[in-house]
This record gives sequence, C-alpha cells and structure tokens, in this order.
Amino acid sequence: MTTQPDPLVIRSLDFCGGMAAPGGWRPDPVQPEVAFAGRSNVGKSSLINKLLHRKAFARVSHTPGRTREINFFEVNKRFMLVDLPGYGYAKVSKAAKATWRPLIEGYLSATPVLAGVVQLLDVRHAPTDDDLQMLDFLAEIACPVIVVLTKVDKLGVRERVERVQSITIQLQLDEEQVVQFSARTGEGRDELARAVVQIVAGHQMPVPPAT
Ligand SMILES: Nc1nc2c(ncn2[C@@H]2O[C@H](COP(=O)(O)OP(=O)(O)OP(=O)(O)O)[C@@H](O)[C@H]2O)c(=O)[nH]1
Ligand SMILES: [Mg+2]
Repeated sequence: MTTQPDPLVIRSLDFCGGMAAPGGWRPDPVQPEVAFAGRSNVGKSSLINKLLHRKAFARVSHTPGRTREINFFEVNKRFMLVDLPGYGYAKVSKAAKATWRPLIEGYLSATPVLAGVVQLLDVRHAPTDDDLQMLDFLAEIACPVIVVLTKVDKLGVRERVERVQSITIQLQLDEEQVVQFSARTGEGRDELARAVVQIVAGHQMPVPPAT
C-alpha cells in the first residue's frame, strides 16, 4: 500500500486573537483567510483539530454555543484559519443570536483577503434555514465554498448514501463537490486539506492602496 503525502503538513500554528464585535479588533489582513462556518454542535472544533493534527487546539465543547468570538489561527505563516461562532443553537437567546449574524456577515463581507469558506453540515440532518441563508449569503458575495458533511461515521452505508444524495440534491451540488468527513475515523481529512490548500493557492491577494 502506498501512502499519499500529507497535503497540509502543519509546520507552525499560532493563535492570533479573537474578534468580538463587528468592526472590532482583528489581526492585520496580510494572509489569505479560510473561514469555517456551521451550526453549533455540527463538529467544527473536532474537524479543525483533525485538519491541524492537534488533539485539542480548537476547544471541543460540550456546551453548544459557547464560542462567540471569531478566532484567528495562523497556519504555516501562510494562511489564516478563521473559526466563526456556531450559529442557530435553539437554546441560545434571541438577543445572543442577534449579535452573531452581524458579526459573521460583517466579517465575511468586509474581508477582501477571504479566500473561501468551509461550510459544515451534519450529514444526518437536512440543512436548516440558517444553513441555507448562510450559503445564499456566500453566493451573493461570490465567496468560494467547500461544503463538508460531518459525522459520517454515525450512519450505516445505506443511510449514508441516501443522506448524501438528499443533501446534495437540495443544495444543487454534485456529490464530488462535497467532502464527506468524520473526525472520529479521519475520513475526508486529506481531501479537505487538499481543498483548503487549493483555495489558498488560488486566492488573489488584493493590492494594498499606494501610500
Ligand atoms: N461520531 C462523531 N462525533 C463527532 C464528530 N465530530 C464531532 N463529534 C461530536 O459532536 C459533538 C460536538 O462537536 P464539536 O466539535 O464540539 O462541535 P462544534 O461545532 O465545535 O460545537 P460548538 O463549538 O459548541 O458550536 C462532540 O460531542 C463531538 O465529540 C464525528 O465526526 N463523529
Ligand atoms: Mg466549537
């Protein structure tokens, strides 16, 4: 058996800080940024840990909806991994929800260095209204998207085929356009890593204004 080389070897990883409010502090936009989005509890922290080969880099929380800031991690001094707050958790108050949308959408629309968004969906569930609104928003701002279906290990073979088919039909995507992922088994990690590397490499950095 030949083993493929790791498409994303992690050479360095630095936490650069968090953005708490729209228009608030954020690290200087000097690297391409790849943001990770999804409903609370979709498995985002687990996926980021797996992608970065770290056990507990992004906190895996057992209290959904706890990560409320946009967190920035510099990978290999090459790109910024941006962890967006999980949205749409039912038990979170309306007031808390009202602060997230402007934070997330404000960040996405005000970031010229944004190379793309990794959008996570739980393979077991139909995309929620929040998910669909997020995908619409990304299409509106013409942002490249990698769709990842998480927790595929939780389904049997048949059920999984059906769920993947149903979600891709609903989103009008081909099955090759979505990454099937499991943080438990590691399935999909290298495929996702490849897609992220590609999106970073393909991003044209904006020319800074002449001074
Ligand atoms: N079986 C299985 N469980 C998973 C997988 N990914 C995440 N989980 C579990 O799902 C729960 C939520 O995972 P997190 O990674 O904390 O999800 P999150 O999206 O970061 O959640 P919040 O930060 O709270 O919004 C945890 O109990 C994880 O162990 C997976 O691929 N397979
Ligand atoms: Mg999390």
